[in-house]
Amino acid sequence: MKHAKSKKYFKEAKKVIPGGVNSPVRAFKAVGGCPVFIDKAKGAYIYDVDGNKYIDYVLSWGPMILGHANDKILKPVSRLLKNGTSFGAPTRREVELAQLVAKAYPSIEKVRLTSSGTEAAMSAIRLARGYTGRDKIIKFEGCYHGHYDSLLVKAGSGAATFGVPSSAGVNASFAKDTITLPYNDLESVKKVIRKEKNKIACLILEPIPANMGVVLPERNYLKALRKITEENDIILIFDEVITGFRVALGGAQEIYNIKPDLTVLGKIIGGGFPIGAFAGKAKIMNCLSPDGSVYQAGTLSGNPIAVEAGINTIKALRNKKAYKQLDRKGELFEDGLRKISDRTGTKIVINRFGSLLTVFFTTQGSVKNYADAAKCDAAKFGKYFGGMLDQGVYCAPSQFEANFLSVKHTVKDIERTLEAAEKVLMGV
Ligand code: KE4
Repeated sequence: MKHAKSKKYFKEAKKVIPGGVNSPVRAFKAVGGCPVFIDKAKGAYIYDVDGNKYIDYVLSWGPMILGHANDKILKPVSRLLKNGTSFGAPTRREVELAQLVAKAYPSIEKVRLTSSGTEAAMSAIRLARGYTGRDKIIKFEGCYHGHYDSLLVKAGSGAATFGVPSSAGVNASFAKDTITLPYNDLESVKKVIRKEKNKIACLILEPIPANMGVVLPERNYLKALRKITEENDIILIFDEVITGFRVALGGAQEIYNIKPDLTVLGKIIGGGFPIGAFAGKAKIMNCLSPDGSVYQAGTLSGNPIAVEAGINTIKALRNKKAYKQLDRKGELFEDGLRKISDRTGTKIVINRFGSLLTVFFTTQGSVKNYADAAKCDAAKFGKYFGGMLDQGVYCAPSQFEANFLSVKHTVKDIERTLEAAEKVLMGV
């Protein structure tokens, strides 16, 4: 494949945009080489500026579950554009989107819209702190909730007692109130709560993490977290920015039949436009300004265009067949990769939940937390990614990310992807 124009644009981009990208993972640093610049997309396919076509498994990191440029979104959005794009005032459709979300999530009574998942997660933490009057938060290694200072924190040298910044610019006084624990390790949570009990405002996690690659919760882990947080008046926050409307209409909380106190959403509920949401019990949400004392705001929060795209995306997903189809395609992909791994003798671990899947290049038999994921062979992953790209398959450009399927990926697309994987894995 030729990438002359992408190379040219990337060179230009780096002169005027930090790292040449507006979000770090897009720079291909984890896999090497030059990022491809995308020209257009339709259905399951993206086309780069050099005219190369790819089967897309990034789908804008999850939002494009209906495939790119789906008329079910484009038509209503195009009609709406001529009525204006942003008013900074309430609109009817924002209420409809909030009602659709609350209907799909029994744990949700009220919704506040934002313009990104980061804003939503950040606001949920502030709300939990304001509601409980407590300062500390628990998060998990490998779970990502956006780039809010309190959440860019890794386990401190005191491990479970205080956090240290995982990014420059996050000051230590900020990080100290964040306790970072290993995912899938209930004992570590019990120990910290015993020690810090009345100081912990909330526990936030991705119920099915996808930011260390996909990792599955161990049996009863989520139920146990719900129990221990309830017993200690700790706000349980499910960050379902990826899993919301992805693994089921009602997200992971529908699958595991758990009611968190707050839920963070994003991606799919904007149908490809900038959006985020935090939502939950009315008694907590009512603490938000203007009625409550916890301030939160946003110029484009509830933007009519993003809301229109979100409403039409959710309505299209209310057809139960959609998730059955997505899961079947995910299974086809996973089974095919397992067979190839056996045939080529390439040691990989595949973690999948529905249409979310990660191929880990590791010789250990499983990946159950960040420490496992961090042991993967990054060089092998980079070779796999580059080989698949050359074969016209656009995978997530990092071992620590998920691949996504859309309703527009056909069985033929998956067969083509598996043919490419067979060729590439031979050489990895
Ligand atoms: P945004 O601020 O990027 O809209 O959402 C932050 C966020 C919050 N919670 C979860 C579970 C998330 O996965 C994200 C963002 N996801 C990444 C991909 N893993 C976005 C891609 C990027 O950063 O460019």
